[in-house]
Amino acid sequence: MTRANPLSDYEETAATPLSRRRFVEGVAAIGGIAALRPWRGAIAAPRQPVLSGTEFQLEIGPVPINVTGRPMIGIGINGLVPGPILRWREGDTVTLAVTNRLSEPTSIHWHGLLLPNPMDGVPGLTFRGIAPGETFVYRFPVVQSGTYWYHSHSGFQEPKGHYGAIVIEPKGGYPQAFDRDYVVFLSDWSDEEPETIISNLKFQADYYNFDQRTVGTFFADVGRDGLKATLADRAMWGEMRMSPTDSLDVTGATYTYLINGQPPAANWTALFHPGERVRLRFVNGSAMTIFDVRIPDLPMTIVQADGIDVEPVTVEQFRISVAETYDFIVQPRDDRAFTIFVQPQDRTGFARGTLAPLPGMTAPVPPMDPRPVRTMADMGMDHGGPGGTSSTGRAAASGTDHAAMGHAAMGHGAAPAMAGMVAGTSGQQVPSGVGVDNFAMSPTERLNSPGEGFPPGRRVLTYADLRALKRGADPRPPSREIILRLTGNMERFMWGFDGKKFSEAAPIELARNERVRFVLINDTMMDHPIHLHGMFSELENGHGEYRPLKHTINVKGGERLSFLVTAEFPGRWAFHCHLLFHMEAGMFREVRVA
Ligand SMILES: [Cu+2]
Repeated sequence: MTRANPLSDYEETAATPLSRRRFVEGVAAIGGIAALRPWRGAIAAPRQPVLSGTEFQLEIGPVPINVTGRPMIGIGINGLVPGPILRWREGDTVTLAVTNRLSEPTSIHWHGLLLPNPMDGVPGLTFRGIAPGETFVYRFPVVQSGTYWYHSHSGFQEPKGHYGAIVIEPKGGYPQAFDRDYVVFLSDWSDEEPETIISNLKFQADYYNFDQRTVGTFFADVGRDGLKATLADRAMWGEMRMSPTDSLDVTGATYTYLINGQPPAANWTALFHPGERVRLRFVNGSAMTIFDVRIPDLPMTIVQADGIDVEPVTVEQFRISVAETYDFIVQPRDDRAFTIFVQPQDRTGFARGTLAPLPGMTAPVPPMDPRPVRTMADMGMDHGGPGGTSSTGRAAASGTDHAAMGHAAMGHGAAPAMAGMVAGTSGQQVPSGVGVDNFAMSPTERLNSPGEGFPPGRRVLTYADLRALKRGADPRPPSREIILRLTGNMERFMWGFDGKKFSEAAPIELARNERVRFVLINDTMMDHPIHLHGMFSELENGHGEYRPLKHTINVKGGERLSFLVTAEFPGRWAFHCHLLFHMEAGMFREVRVA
């Protein structure tokens, strides 16, 4: 069918019931946005909407968006979802006048950038926010280079489309040559309001897991799509039975996964001439989704992590946690298309794009990888003994194995509301209270593991692979250690540090220029991407002074890891889990540098 006017999709699809396939794969074109992205003849500069220079005007406002066939209103920047790519040059000073056309306050946070505290864009911490109708002028020097991103730090605006990429050209040129580059911006879209999603999670933590929902929707889909289509869908979705221990709180039950704002059916495509070196700038701008990315038949060489150049390492697949950015160079030599295949960690859907020599070319969509199965080691409960007990963590946490499980002493049911620390069975101090339903008995560093859910034999990027090209700027050893436990009560959808929500906790105080080590111990069964604003987190991953500088560090379930920080810039900095609903539920601290 020809669709001359993308807006006609609205009329056509509004009355159509939403099939599961339509929902997972989305619709072929997003009204209003697709129109901005036509191919015009031969390969030219990237067709992605880019703003470059030093002066910018950005308008944040409502924008029509249609991912699944239902016309919705999202939040766009200059009418776009994602917002325009901002291309800056290291060493410039940029001025961004941001006007709020919404009916509620908004903000832009420049994720991963080192800048003066009042420019960081966190309402209530670094500024008042931007009131409806108001224009706020951000102005700051650009002191770094690399791939970053920007997003709202107000309410639940980010998952509605309030995000975009930042590309900063390095002053001294790139260490690795490439012929063209593309931003590959990953996100998760739901037709449900974020407020509805979090209230569903608070009502029932496994609301978006499938075990209760599969049978009913199966027959509903058969009725709509016929048995064959439904079975094909089900095969694609893979193993459907999910337990409360699943890796993600919010799943493909409500999310359609996007590449550069496009659902799988729209198949966002990047062009190349065979033999060219193509730099792909991956940004995970999701609210709640950790992704695994691969391009079958095309090795990917990492050159940058969180905006910082790293020693090139060639892999077949990588996991990108929420808010991380990774740059890879690929060199497709054959005159054929390649699928950019992006699976959420829990395998409940996919995002899909294509690298191709010509528009319209496609490659097969590969089968899903196995769904991650949690092991005792994942839960920080591996005592190193033989047998390798494999168990889902929730089973352990709900009391089947008291010796190993580390069930929080006072953490269940009508436990006292005050969080505190109690001695665990092994004598360690562990958090307790209503905000804690589990703790890691023997948390281990697993930086050389990519996590669960990958077939054996596949070369998957790990944190241990990340080695900075440049030596760290501050050679001082840390003067002290700050140990924080990442805690949660899954039943109540409460998340925090040391069993406390943001509202119950005092700020973490750092002296200006102090060098400290943060130790994070993940007492929960899920991964948490921990983001510290305003300063680099230097991951201690065995590379000595060549520690990678990260802005977001993913801490796997049951894992212990550490990073170093130099508190260079004074101010009130946010420190939080970047899973939006975990942050909202309390996994947030202020780090005060004075
Ligand atoms: Cu989290």
